[in-house]
Parts: sequence; structure tokens; C-alpha cells
Amino acid sequence: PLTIYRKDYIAPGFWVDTVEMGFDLDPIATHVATRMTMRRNPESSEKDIVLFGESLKLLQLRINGVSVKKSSYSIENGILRIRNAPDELTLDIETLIQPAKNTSLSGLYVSNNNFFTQCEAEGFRKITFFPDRPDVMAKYTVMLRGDKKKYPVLLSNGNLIAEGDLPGGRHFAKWEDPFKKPSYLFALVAGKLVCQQEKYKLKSGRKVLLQVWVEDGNLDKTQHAMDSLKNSIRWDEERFGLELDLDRFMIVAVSDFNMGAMENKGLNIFNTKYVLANPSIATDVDYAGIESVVGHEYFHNWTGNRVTCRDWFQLSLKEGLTVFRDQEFSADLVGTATGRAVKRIEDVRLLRQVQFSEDAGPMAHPVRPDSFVEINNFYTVTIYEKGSEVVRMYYTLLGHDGFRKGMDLYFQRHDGQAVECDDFRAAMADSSGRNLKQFERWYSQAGTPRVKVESSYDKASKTYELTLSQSCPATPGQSKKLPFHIPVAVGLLNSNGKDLVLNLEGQATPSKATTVVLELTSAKQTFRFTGVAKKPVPSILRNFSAPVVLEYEYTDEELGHLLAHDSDAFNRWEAGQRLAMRRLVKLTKSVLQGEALELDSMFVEALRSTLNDRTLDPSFRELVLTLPSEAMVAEEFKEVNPQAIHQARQFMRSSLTQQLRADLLTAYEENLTPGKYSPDAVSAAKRGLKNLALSYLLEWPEDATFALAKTQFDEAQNMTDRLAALTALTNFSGSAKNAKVSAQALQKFFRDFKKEALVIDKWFMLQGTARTTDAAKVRELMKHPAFTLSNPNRARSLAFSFCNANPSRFHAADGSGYALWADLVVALNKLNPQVAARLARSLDRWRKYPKALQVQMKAALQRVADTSKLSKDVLEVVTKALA
Ligand code: B3K
Ligand code: ZN
Repeated sequence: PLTIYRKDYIAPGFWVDTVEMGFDLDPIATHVATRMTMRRNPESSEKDIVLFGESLKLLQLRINGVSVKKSSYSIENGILRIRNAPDELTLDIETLIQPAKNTSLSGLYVSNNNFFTQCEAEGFRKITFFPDRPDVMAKYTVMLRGDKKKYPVLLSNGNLIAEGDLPGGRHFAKWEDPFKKPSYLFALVAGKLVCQQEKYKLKSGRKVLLQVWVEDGNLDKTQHAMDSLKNSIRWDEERFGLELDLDRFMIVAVSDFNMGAMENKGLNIFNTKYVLANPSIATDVDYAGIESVVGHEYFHNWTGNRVTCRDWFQLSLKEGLTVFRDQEFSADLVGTATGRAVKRIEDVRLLRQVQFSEDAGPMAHPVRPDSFVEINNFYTVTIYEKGSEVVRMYYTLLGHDGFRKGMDLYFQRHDGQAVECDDFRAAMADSSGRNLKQFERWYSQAGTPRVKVESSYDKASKTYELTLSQSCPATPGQSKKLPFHIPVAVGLLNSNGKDLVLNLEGQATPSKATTVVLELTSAKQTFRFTGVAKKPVPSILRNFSAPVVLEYEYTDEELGHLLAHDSDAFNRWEAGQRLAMRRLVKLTKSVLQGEALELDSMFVEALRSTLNDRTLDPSFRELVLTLPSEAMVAEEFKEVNPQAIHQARQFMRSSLTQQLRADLLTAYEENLTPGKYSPDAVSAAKRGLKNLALSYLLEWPEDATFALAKTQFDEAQNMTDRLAALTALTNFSGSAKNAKVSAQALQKFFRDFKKEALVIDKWFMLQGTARTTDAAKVRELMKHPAFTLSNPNRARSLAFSFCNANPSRFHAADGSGYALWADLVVALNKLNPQVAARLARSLDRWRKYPKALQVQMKAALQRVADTSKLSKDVLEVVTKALA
């Protein structure tokens, strides 16, 4: 397949100033008429008009009203090339497309008889021939025509400027977007939809219309999305001084969608999963997800839409920055210091579990990649989550106000432009007067840096030294790495657990500072603290100040000290995770060597005191009590044995339950949330700790705790409690009688919610990740009438959850998991390449497993690679895995 390189960028040969489009909507054959005014770009080396098009039937091609002669243009490999065009022209194109046949969910497609579009990254070219690249920005006017009964609602970007009836039971709506935009932000929606709407007053006093559109019957599930939207608007005004620039902002929910949501200008299209919620169908996690995705898409209006990307290699310019903004938004909404830390911990957990793994595998790529085959494969945790960490490092280095100045300069310079990651870095550097040249390596070098720290204390001179050295493992195409500019936030604790006031030699530290940011820029550097009366315990990489792996030889006592006292809540949690991880690694080795398993009391007691510490927020206690996942443990091993890891972790969970039973029961009872459900942080935190306690309690086979879960399931007033109880029941390993009760609960859940697609997704997900579920069980579930691969949410709920989140079963010795994976990837490839390619990544790390498994994984990868008509999406993933 064809690789595209960043270094080959050339500016477009022609700019497009205006685009007028007319759609005659019909699921079988939609007629699209496009008129664009174009002018030559004198600065480009490209002399032809280059238009991209895919799966289009070309009906007409006219320049200034005259048909273009066959000899003046060619269509080859998805490119329509027109030679000898005048410097200024009006280009008319008519195409015919087939939305009902479009199962890729990219371009114009049909879902439940309604029309939707998804144009990012390159879906617009499935609608018409166009210079479909983000640096071509134009003003759009869109006329939609369709059957009035079937498609009463007709929406597009911007403002509605006309609507009316047409002969033959048809009608029209005309929309105008006052802002120029790249084609990937184009959108249309047509069909039978209803909306919740509200006039909202901006800080400036201007009133805007907010709408949340859903299918009939879902209006009781839109309030949270609407609230989240209003919170987002307010937050961007307050935190960044950014105002909504349109008179109308729409969110539309669709059940067939490839990702979470899409920030089309003024017409955001969302996966139903990130819109619909009420207490009976959505969990606390769902509520939080809606808030952050609504925020994310809304924030894109400035970071992405007003200032967009020059080319797709710059994707993290908008995505990393917008993830940072949505993370800050969620943290600010909770408001408390612990709330912020909890959000930070959750974000870092995702980064470590998924992004660190990506960075260590065959698809590793820099935050600003140098090449790709299929851009859709690069909407990755590296671009998004690591990209956000990179933005967060500017924030750490420049401070709150310094960062804001940088943002202001960025908008001042680049509003209305399509720019590069380097432009963002320049705005941060120029506004602060700091040299951020070396910082560029965070964009150009892939891989997770490792920072090794050594300490020494000199009693005589009362000095404490930290020596930091950095390295970064090789990644595909990058064998040698240069040192990064790494901000390492450090504090020192005395023996009472209090923070020391820091004096860092050679650096002016703000008076009374108890945390300093060490700037590691060389391979190795020593930092000296003076006036340290006694040997302290270092708290290193506070708040996870850089996306690195920190190596420091803490003793168990030091970790216990940090867990009990660190003023930095992130590192307090981290200390507990280190204690757990150390033991999980040791237990896994014991499993492999057939030794007896044991859990020491120091660890159990440390967790007991955290669990019982009522001064700590329940959500923080929940996080401390949550053990590192099996995937995280796997990262600690050169060769991964998923079953041994599972056994070790299960042993730890059941031992903890055995010894903390009374404390867990107390935590359960103390955190009940009777009364009306509210998704606020305080109640959600209580439910979180209570349900964690429940899941532990059921690790120990006992009829009494089983009954507790059964009662919770039967009497639950909200989905959070109901699903937690059902999950615990399903994973309970007790008597046959109990197993029967669990099975009945599972069936009842299905019956009660069979009309709620998002809940049925949970039902499949729960089974995909259940401890007893093997590949055969998944195949059986796939025959269930409610299962389909063509709906991405449903496919993810079962297939992805099994392949990605049930490692000990997926990696069964008989290879049954891999055979299932290959069948699924091949089946999905025909329907939806983007979704197929995501699943294809489940075998990325195949080289990390024992030989016997490797052989089978490689065979499965090869089988997929050899499949005929493989999409370039899947081909890129499996080719890189096998390379
Ligand atoms: N920008 C979109 C992602 C589009 C993915 C295309 N394969 C959603 C987001 O990041 O907000
Ligand atoms: Zn985004």
C-alpha cells in the first residue's frame, strides 16, 4: 500500500473560496451538485486542479459553465486531475452516491432510515470530488431537498437561511455557514428526529440557540448532554476567554457511529453513547463520559475549527490540545483538589495502559507522525492522550497564566488558519520568552522515555542530591533518541510526612515552595537540595508531570510513608500502586514456578488504613484499592503469561477480601446513596467505593455476600448499582445454585432492557469480559438475535471487549481466541474498514508472548494479511505487526 510522508507536503494548487452544494436526498441514489469558486495559489508547485473522489459516479464537470473536455482531465486512483485550468474559475460538479450501501459510516450514510455524514478525515471525498485536505478552507452554503414525511428535519452547518415546501411532497432547507472551514467539518443530517432546545445567554449577553437532536422516544435522555453543553460554553468563556461564535449550536445523536463524536461546525454528530442518559440506563461512568465528550467537541470549535491543521500529520495540534482542555474542564467542574487528582489518576491510568503499550509496539509513532498509509489508523492514544500530556507539559513549565498567554497568542496569530504543531510551540515560546527548541522532540520522537533517579544524602553538609538520567527505547524507524526536555515535579517529605520547604541549588525557587519542577534536558543531570536536616523521602514526578516511566528504588517503608502522607494525591495513589505491582509481579513469578502464593501483612494493612480513612474522599480510596490491571502487570514482563497474571491478581483480590471482609462491609454500608439518583461527583464517588467493595466481597465464596449482591441487583434504583451487582454476580464462583441465580439475573436484565440499545451493549460487554467467557462462548453470543457486527457499538461491546479486555481467555493456549479474532477482522473488513482496523490492533504485541502462542498469533495475522480485498486500513495494521 501507498505510504504518505509528511516531508512531501505541498501547498494546494488552487484555493477554494466558496462552496455551494445541493443535495437531493435518496438512500439509493443521492444527487449532489457542487459549485465552487477557485483561484490559483501562486505559491504552489502544483499546476493542476487536484480533486479527490471515492465511490462516486461523476455526472457533470464544468468550468465556468462549459463542460470540461475528456482530454483535459483524468480520473485515476481516486484523483480527478484537471489540466490547463484558468487562474480563477467556477467549477461545477455533479455526482451520484449511494448512502444506503455505505456501511463504512464514512461519507454520507443511512442509519435507522435517517441520513448522517462523517467527513473527518477523508469522508468528504465520498460525497463529491473536492480538494479534500484540511488546509483548503472555504465558506459553504448547503441546500437540502428531500421527502417531507420521511425526512422532516434537514440540518447542516451554520445558520438556517431559508426553508419551504416543494412539489411532490418534498421540502427544502438552506443553510449557510458564515465561517470558512475545511471539508472535514462539513455535515448534514436528515430524517425523523426531535430535539430538546434552549435559548442560552452568553457572558457577553448574546443569546444562542442550543439543540440536542435524538430519535423519537429519547427526549427523556437529553438533559445531561444539554447541561454539559452549557457547562462547556461557560467554562471556555471563563478559563480561556473563548466565546461561541455561532447563533446556533446543534448536537445530533446517531446509533451507528465509528467513534465517540464529531466536531462539525455548529452541527456536532455524536454516538448515542455520548448523548443519551437517564438514571435507569446510564452509569456514573457514562454520565462522566458524556460530559467530557460534549466538552471535547465543543472545545474543538476553537481548537480545531477556528484554528485547524495544515495536514493530517498535525492531527495532535487539535486533538492533543482539545483532550487537554476537556480533561481540565472535567477537573474544574468537580472543583475540589481531590476531585482534580482523581481525574488526573484516571487519565494517567488510560495513558499507561493503552498508550505506553502502543508506544512499545509495531504501531508506535511520534505525536506528529512522519508517515502513514491510512490516516484513520492514526486517531490513536498517542495523538490524543500523549498529545494531551505534551500540552500539559507546557502548562507545567509555563504555569497557569503563562499557558493562558500562550493560548491567547496562538489565537491572535492563527485564527482562521490551518497550521502546524510547530506554530503552537512557537506561540508558547514567544509569549513566555522561553527557549522550547528541545521540546520539539516530544513531537518527533516516538517511545516512552524512562527516567531513572538515584538519591544520596549528605548529613554533614545537609544536602540531598537527586541524579536523573533519561533514555528512550528504539521504535520502528527510530533506533537512536536524543534527550527530551522533561519537567519532573519533585517534593521531599520528612519523617512526619510533612513537605519540606525546598532550596534548590542554582535555581531561584519561589519562597516556601514545597514542589519544584526540575528540568531534565540532558542524558544525565544532578540536582542538589540544601538545608535538608534529615534524610527525606522523595516524592518524584508529582501529578505525573511528564509521560515517562519513573524508575526509583523505593523501599516498601518509603512507599508506605508516601501512601500515608504525600500531599500530592497523585503520588500518594502511585505509592499504593507500586506496592501492589511489586507483589503482583512476584506472585506471577510464583505461579509460573508452581510455588505457594502468599500476601504479606504490610500491604494488607496499608490498604486497610486507606480504606478506613474517612478523611479521604471515597473516590480516592476506590482508586487506591483498585489493583493495577492485568494489562499493566503484563507491561512489567519481557514475556507475558496472561493466565499466570490473571491467577496472581485473582489471588491478591481474594486474599484481600478474606482479610478485609469486615472493613469492606463497613465501606459498603457507609456509602449507600439512598434517595433520588444524582450523577454529581460526591454521590458518584460513594457509589464507586461501595461497588468496589461489593466486587471484592464476592471474590470470597460466601452465600451472605452473594445475597447482598442479589438484593442490590433486585432493588437497584439506577444503572450504576444494577450493573455493578450484575457484574459481581456473573463473576461469582460459588455453588451451582448461585450460578443459576446469576444466570437468571442476566436473563432478566436482557428482558427488562431489550429496547435500550446502549444497555444491551452493556449486557454483551459484561459477558465478553466475564471470567468464564471463552471464544466458543463469544461465538455463541454472536448468534444471539440482538447481536450484529454492522453496528460498531455492538461489535465493540462483545468482540472488542473479549479480545482487548479478557486477556486470560483471549490468549487461550488452543488459539481459539486468535481464530475468532481473525474471523472477526475479516468479517468487519468487508463492512467497515475503520472498525476492522481497530480490532486488528489486538495482536500488536504478539512478540511479547511465549513461543507457543506467538506461532498461533503470527498465523492468525498472516491469515488476515492474505485475505483478498483487504482494506488499506487493516492492511497497514497487520503489515506493521508482521514486519
Ligand atoms: N475529530 C473526531 C475524530 C474523527 C475520527 C476520524 N476517523 C472526533 C474528536 O476527536 O473529537
Ligand atoms: Zn477531538
